[in-house]
Amino acid sequence: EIKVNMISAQPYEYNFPADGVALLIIDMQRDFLEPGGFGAALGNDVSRLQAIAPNIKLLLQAFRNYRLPIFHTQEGHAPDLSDCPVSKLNRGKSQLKIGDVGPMGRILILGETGNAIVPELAPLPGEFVITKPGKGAFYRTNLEQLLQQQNISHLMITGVTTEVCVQTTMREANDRGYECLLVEDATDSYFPEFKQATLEMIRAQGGIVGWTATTTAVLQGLA
Ligand code: TIU
Repeated sequence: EIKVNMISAQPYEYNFPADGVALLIIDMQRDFLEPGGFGAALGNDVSRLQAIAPNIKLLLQAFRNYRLPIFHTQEGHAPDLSDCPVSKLNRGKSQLKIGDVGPMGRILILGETGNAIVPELAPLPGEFVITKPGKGAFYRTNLEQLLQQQNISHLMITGVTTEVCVQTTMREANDRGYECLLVEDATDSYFPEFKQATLEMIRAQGGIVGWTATTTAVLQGLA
C-alpha cells in the first residue's frame, strides 16, 4: 500500500505519493548568486538570492534522509556556444556577454567556476544533475525521460530565479502532467515583486500551474 502524504499549501492542500515525488533545485549556481557572474552582468543585485540557500539545504537534507530522488539543474552552454541561440547571445546591453571571460571564468559556460552549484548545495553522487541551455529544464535535456524512469509524478520545485527559470520549468512540467509545488521561501528573484506575482499567478484559478507552500509545511508533509 502506497502512503499518501499531505502538505498544507495554496490554493488548497497538496497530496503526493511518498514514492512518486522528487526535489528539483533550479540553477543554484554561482553565476546567479555571486558577484561577477551572469546575474550581475545583467545588471542585477545578486546578494538577495543567497538567503534561500539554507531553506533549500533543509529540503535537500530531508530528501536525502528519506532517500527520495533529487534533481539539480545548471543553466550553461558548451564552450563553442553551439547550443546558444544568437538571440540569447545578443540580448541585453551588458559589458560581459555569454562566453566572455569574467571574474569567475567564461560567463554561463559549462564547467567554468561561475557555473558551479554553490558549495552548500553541491550535488552528491546518486543525485541527478541536468545541464540546460534554456530557461526551462525540459528544453534540450533528458529530464522528462529520467522522471519517467523513476516513476515520478510530483515535483517540489526550488531555486532561482522565480519568474525566469523556475516559472518556465514549472509551466513545462505542468503541461507534461506533473503535479508541481513551488516552495515559497526556497525560491527568489532579483525583483521581489516578480516573485510575489509569480506565486500568485501559479496558484490562481484553482492552481492553474500548481501549488505553493512554505519549507516548513513541506518538511512536515514529508515526515
Ligand atoms: N536572469 C534571470 O533572472 N534568470 C536567468 O537568466 N536564469 C535563471 O533564472 N536561472
